[in-house]
Amino acid sequence: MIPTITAFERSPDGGKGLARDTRVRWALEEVGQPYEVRLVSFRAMKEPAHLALHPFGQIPTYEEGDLALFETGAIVFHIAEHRAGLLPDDANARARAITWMFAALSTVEPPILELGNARVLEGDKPWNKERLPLVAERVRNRLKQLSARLGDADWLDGAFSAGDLMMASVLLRLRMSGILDEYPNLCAYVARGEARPAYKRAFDAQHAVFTGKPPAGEKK
Ligand code: GTB
Repeated sequence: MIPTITAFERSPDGGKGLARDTRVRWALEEVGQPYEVRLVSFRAMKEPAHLALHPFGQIPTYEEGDLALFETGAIVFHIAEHRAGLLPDDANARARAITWMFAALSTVEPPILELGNARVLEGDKPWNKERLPLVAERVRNRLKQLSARLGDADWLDGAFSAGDLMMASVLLRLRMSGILDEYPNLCAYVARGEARPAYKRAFDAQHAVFTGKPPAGEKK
């Protein structure tokens, strides 16, 4: 059964791969699973048909037969559980890879999102000048810890896994802030993720929504 995901009809990032459908596309590409995409407008996301799939009216969603999922963590985990290529066979290594997925989403991503909100949504608030450096410092604390753990390894725990896919996706969101550049091993880690053929295919597919040109090799 070919799964269908949803993505922005018009992403505010103009196809830079920052919207969260990219990580789901990347996971599907890593395991070699073809997929279809239904593009949704901001208005359609808040209408009953989409809310039945996603209670918070967001993208991405994932439909496969009778199954409908939301939340990128759950979607990528489902893909990784049911197809080979994103989680190790060894039970302990698998549990550690899953731990890194949770770490990406619940420990590293929140301060990064908070920084984005402080920059974009709260930029005009009178208290923003004081708050912004505090929020940026929280991000730096996490990156310092992550950088120390990664050291000079290629990936967080042995071979590339769903944990790395999620962590690199979360860190990518930070690149434009310049903060990632302060941690050369994390920059190289993200670049290794982006260099994976599966990531490139995922990026090209989401970018094609904006250019109108199908990615190389894909018929439209
Ligand atoms: N926790 C959920 C998950 O991981 O799936 C979060 C899903 C989510 O935030 N979805 C966003 C959304 O649908 C799109 S990805 N927002 C619309 C809404 O809430 O009404 C977040 C996002 C949006 C835009 C950019 N950008 O332009 O750079 C980057 C990331």
